[in-house]
Amino acid sequence: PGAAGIDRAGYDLIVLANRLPVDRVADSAGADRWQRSPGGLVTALHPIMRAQRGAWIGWHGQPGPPPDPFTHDGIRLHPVELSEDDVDGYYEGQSNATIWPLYHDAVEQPIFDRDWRRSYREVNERFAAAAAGLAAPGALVWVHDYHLQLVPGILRRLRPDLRIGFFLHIPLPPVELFCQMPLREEIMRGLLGADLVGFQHPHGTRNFQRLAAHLLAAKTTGEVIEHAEGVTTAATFPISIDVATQQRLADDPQVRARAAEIRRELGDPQTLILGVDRLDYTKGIEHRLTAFGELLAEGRLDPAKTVLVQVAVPSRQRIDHYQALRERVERTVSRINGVHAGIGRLCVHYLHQSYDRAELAALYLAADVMAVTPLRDGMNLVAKEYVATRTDDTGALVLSEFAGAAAELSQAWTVNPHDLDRLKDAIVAAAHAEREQQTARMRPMRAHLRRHDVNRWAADFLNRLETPAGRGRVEAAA
Ligand code: ADQ
Repeated sequence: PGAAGIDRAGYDLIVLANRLPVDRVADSAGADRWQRSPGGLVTALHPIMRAQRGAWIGWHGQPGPPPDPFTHDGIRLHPVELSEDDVDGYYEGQSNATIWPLYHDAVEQPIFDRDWRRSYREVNERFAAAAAGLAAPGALVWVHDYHLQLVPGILRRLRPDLRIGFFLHIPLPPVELFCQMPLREEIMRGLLGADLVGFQHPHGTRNFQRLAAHLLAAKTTGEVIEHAEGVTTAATFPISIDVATQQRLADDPQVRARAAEIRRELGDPQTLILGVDRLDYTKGIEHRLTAFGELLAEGRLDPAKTVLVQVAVPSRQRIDHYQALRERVERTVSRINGVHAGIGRLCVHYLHQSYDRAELAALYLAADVMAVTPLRDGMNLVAKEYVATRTDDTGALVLSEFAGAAAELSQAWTVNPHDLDRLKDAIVAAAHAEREQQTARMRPMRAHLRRHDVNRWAADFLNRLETPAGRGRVEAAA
């Protein structure tokens, strides 16, 4: 395949994801260079990819001709070309305006569009062809997320010798919702092309088994699904974070000093409530703001002593749903401040910005209450980052029961964010919790995360992919 010798030999481990694990940044001299993207997936896979001389196939982030394959931090990177039309159809259309809302309980109306589906299929074929050309005989191929659901099936036909795994980072909705999707059988066949399909939450795994039965008359025994093309194992692998790095940040004197400084800059509030999300309609930011506004209006929280810091990372800004959400959030923030703030004293600090890991850790350390209130979320790593940062076992986590993380972080103040009164009660209870109460809840959650970090998640998935449970298919195909 490629020009470098390493490519001709083929790779024993290949990861496919919509994005490569690097971003293009300008250095101080103004020249472009690649920088490793932040994020757990990259951190978790990095050591394994290096040790097994793996390759990562993904988009480099710009429409048009891709750069040549290159090595970054010891990992071979193979950019996939996306044209302007692919970005519109495959990425912003089918992935982010059809699949994303549908898989998140259709909290926004999914848009169904034939041209987007065609584009999605073409780009999935492109990714699969790239993997087929680069994989060594019998290689492990790990495909990630909702952008690439057709890849396992296509790749299986091109290369029956491969061990193919797929992990879905977002929820898989129930049969009744999924069946709205015009591509439903094709997506299910695509996913069932994998030997192992992983989900964040047991609900996703169960929905997958039911869909396989409903749409393709497949039969499930335990974790193994038998279907027309072979067998596929479906199981739950809740993703996690790099706990050790998070703890190191939390114990860094500079980060701690910054946390104290943040509180001073906010006027030393009695209670600092924090929200950190991509600005996405699934994250329940509006529900959180409404609850906070009502608590101030009713005097259950004192506007002179309570501050809400809402960090909202800019996201998918070309999509209408996201522009509309931004307008609504900004209107609500300014309404709350208009009524309850004073001169030099805001009630809501709204930051539509991206931050580095150290500044985020300082915010987590500074916050008395972390409010994580998604309407639906595959996992929610912010909740786990907050818990891992609280190395002295203080702080209070308010957590939506509709985040995958709620299955593990059961000692949080768990809420249904649609139930505004209960949401308000939970915020107040968390804000007023005594230190012993905080510790009693935080300690077991932190202990859980120490045992279940992202390295374990990746190792569990890859070990499972290598075990013989789904071997039958490879042997049958040989
Ligand atoms: P996301 O929807 O992006 O991920 P989440 O899991 O919370 O949601 O991850 C967000 C990440 O971005 C966190 O690591 C967080 O620290 C970081 N971040 C947030 N605000 C930031 C800011 N202002 N600046 C810089 N970084 C910021 C999807 C799914 C989730 C699933 C993950 C992983 O929607 O459900 O948990 O993938 O599988």
